[in-house]
Formats: sequence, structure tokens, C-alpha cells
Amino acid sequence: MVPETLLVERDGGVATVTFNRPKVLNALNTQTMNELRQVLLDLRHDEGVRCVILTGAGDKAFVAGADINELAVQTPTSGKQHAMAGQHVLELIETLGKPVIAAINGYALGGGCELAMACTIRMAADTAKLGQPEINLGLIPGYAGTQRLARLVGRGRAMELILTGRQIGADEARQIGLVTQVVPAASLMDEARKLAGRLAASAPVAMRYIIEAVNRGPEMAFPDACVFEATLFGLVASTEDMREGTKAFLEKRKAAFTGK
Ligand code: CO8
Repeated sequence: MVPETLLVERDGGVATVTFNRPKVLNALNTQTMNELRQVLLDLRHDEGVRCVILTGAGDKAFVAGADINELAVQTPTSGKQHAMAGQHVLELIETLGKPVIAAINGYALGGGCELAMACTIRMAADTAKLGQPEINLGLIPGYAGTQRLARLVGRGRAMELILTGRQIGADEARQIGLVTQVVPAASLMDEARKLAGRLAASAPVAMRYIIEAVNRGPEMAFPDACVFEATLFGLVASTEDMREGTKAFLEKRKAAFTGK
């Protein structure tokens, strides 16, 4: 399948997926979500891909939300179905087993902010604007925004942002922990690629377990989460990359990880 609403490029171990509906600020319609699901499944199984970047076409928007043309005609049953289908796609991002960087190049609103929150790392252009404006449409977030935003920035801030629907700039987003890094808009993709290249050269199995432990741990009781971490720690000891990483350190050279 060749996606029509997404651009997919590969460069070494890094795949860049660009939401490509700039006329509607890259709003997510059903076609885009279906294509994204398929692209993510392909990338998950592609061992040559070690890191993924998600970004938006043009310089105005990352993703300005779900497509309001579709929302305007939804029914109770289609609304629930679309929300759940979208939640599954975002869960695929979160559980892809490799880091996914959101390179937020402009508006990340509603479903766009929710999508960014499912990513492993969020880097924003200084011109980016983020928010959950669903309340202004008489809606609530439907791609798990009420849950991920509260987990990322705390319940109080999430409540205020979702109830007011206000947009925040990149600096405020960094201050509250919604994004981790803000860079000049002109260098966003260079910075994202630099970070992606660094992650792509790391030990993939260890990275997969770090993502799993950090994401799943908070859903468990603390002692269980620690046992989970210890089990994953034990599992990485079975990898050639662990032997290579420790050996390279002792031999004072750079490790060459193979993913085995
Ligand atoms: N859906 C459809 N079209 C959109 C969207 C959108 N989300 N956002 C922008 N567009 C379109 C505009 O209609 C406009 O089209 P046209 O040129 O034909 O008039 C074009 O993109 C350019 O937009 P603007 O002219 O409005 O550009 P501005 O610079 O004036 O404003 C904004 C930019 C502030 C981003 C403005 O476009 C805006 O407010 N957009 C809507 C943002 C929004 O409310 N997003 C949340 C949507 S709800 C949601 O995401 C719920 C997610 C969970 C859904 C679960 C079930 C599916």
C-alpha cells in the first residue's frame, strides 16, 4: 500500500513519517489514521528501522487535530468506534518497540497533541502551539488525551488545559513537561534527525525495554514495577549488545551495536 496522506522516507536506521494534508493543516481523517496504522505496523517489523520521526508537512502545522468535517457528521456509534480505532493507532506508536520522536513543527491541537503525547520524545519548534481545544467544539478529547496529558503534566494542569481549550506556546509546553526540547523552527528537522541518529545507533533491545519499563511501570504497584524492571534488566543480559557495550567500555572504544 502506498499511503496518499503520509510521506514515508528512510535514511539509514531512521524513518520519517510526514502527515501530508497541508491544506487542512494535516488534520487526521479516517484515511490518514488507517494509513498510519499500516505504516506503523510495517515500521515495527522492519528491523532496519531503529527510530521513527513523526512530523507535519509545511511550516504551519504538525497536526491540527481530527478532521472536523468528519466529526461534524459523526453518530454516537461511529464516534465511539473512531475514538477507539484512533486510540489503538496511538497505542501502536507508544508500543512500537523503538523510539518515536514527535518533531512538532507548528499546531499540535486536539488529536495532533494526543498523537504527539503517544510519541516517546517530543521536540518542538519555537513557533509550535499545542493544546486540546475540543471543548470549543462541544467535544472532549477522544484519542486518550484526558489520560496521557494528565500523566505527562499532572492532573491540575491537564484539567485547566482541557477545560479551557487554550493553546500554549512551545516554551510553556516545555516548562510543564509536555515537550522536552524547544529549538528554532528552522533547525527543528536537523535537530530531530540528529537525535534520531543518536538513538538509531544505540542498543535496540535495551531501548525497547526502557520504553516498556517507563511506559508500563506507572500502571503497576511500585514493587511489581521494580520486579518488572529487574526482569527486563536480566533479559538484556542475554543480548550480544550487552556484551559488546560493556566490552567496548573496558577496551576504551565506541560500541558497535547490532541489535542482537
Ligand atoms: N479539521 C479540518 N479542517 C481543518 C482543521 C481540522 N482540525 N484545522 C484546520 N482546518 C482547515 C481550515 O478549515 C482551513 O480550511 P479552508 O482553507 O478550506 O478554510 C485550513 O485548514 C486552514 O485553517 P485556518 O484558515 O483556520 O488557519 P488559521 O491559521 O486561521 O488557524 C488554527 C489555525 C487555529 C489551527 C485553526 O485552523 C483551528 O482552530 N483548527 C481547528 C483546531 C481544532 O479544533 N482541533 C481539534 C479538533 S477535535 C479533535 O482533534 C478530537 C480528537 C479525537 C477524535 C476522536 C474521534 C475521531
